[in-house]
Amino acid sequence: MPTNMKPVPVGRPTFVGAPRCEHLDRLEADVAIVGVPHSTPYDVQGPVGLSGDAPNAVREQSMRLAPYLTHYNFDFEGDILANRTVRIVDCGDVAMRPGAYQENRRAVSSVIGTILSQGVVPIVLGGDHGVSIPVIAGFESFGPICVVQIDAHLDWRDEINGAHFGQSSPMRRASEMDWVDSMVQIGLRGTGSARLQEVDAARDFGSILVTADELHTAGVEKVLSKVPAGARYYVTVDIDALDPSIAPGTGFPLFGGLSYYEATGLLRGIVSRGCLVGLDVVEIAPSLDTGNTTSFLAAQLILNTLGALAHGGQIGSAATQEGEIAP
Ligand SMILES: [Mn+2]
Repeated sequence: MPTNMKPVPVGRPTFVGAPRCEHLDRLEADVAIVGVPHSTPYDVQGPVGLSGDAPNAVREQSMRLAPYLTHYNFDFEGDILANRTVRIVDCGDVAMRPGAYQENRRAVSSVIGTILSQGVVPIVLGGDHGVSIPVIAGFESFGPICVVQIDAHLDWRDEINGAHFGQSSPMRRASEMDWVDSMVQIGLRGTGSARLQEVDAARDFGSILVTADELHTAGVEKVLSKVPAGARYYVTVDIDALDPSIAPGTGFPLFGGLSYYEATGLLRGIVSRGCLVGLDVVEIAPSLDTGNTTSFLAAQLILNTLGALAHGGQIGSAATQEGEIAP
């Protein structure tokens, strides 16, 4: 295990019980789970983030799904991984040093680059939304990408308190990366960090903005038709995109959010529209959660995305034995 990774602790589960990754540079996998518990806060003197425990909370909740991977899933008309041998490994969390924000961001980007260089799809467990900045930066040699953000908020703040890498800035920072050539933001509603100037900046960049209201009214298929076709998609899911009735455990809940089927439909539709090259799920706050619903939802959305990839033949190989799930 390289020094920049912190393995899943003994006694705590990996994502769906997947094998622990021993060597980040020899993954031999289709997808790699990576926890990134912390980002760069706007206020370094402020309280610690709400999402630091989320990677392990999502891993634990994923174990409720693990026994049923080979059972019939009515949404997929077959087992979730399409009876394919899908190699999932859990790399643990990116190790971080307190206060060393720039160094920590570099470590995250380097880990993502190492995963991508092996043709493996990184699945990132945040962390708050600032986590997406160094993750997308890790695609520098692996572009171009279309960033699809599913989120209640715009996240286009240039800075807050003079800090540029916090949870309200990921889409602004992504827009500045040469390898990000398009952007779609779905689920926008209510008020948040954005003022008119941030909305104008997003539109000037060419970001395609889709409100939650538009999604509810027009439907998933109509919204998907706005996503550039045939692209290499990096999808970032802020769990606050979903309605607080099913995702209460988040720092900035807003009513009127996406339903489970809307979010799943978007993820499946994006996978079938092009090539999914990476995914993160961020902003889960276990201390605010109710019965671990939000972490469980995050685990299910990730598994559904893996299911879409497997059913589309984009990950895994035809199983040699019925129902085999390979390490
Ligand atoms: Mn966000």
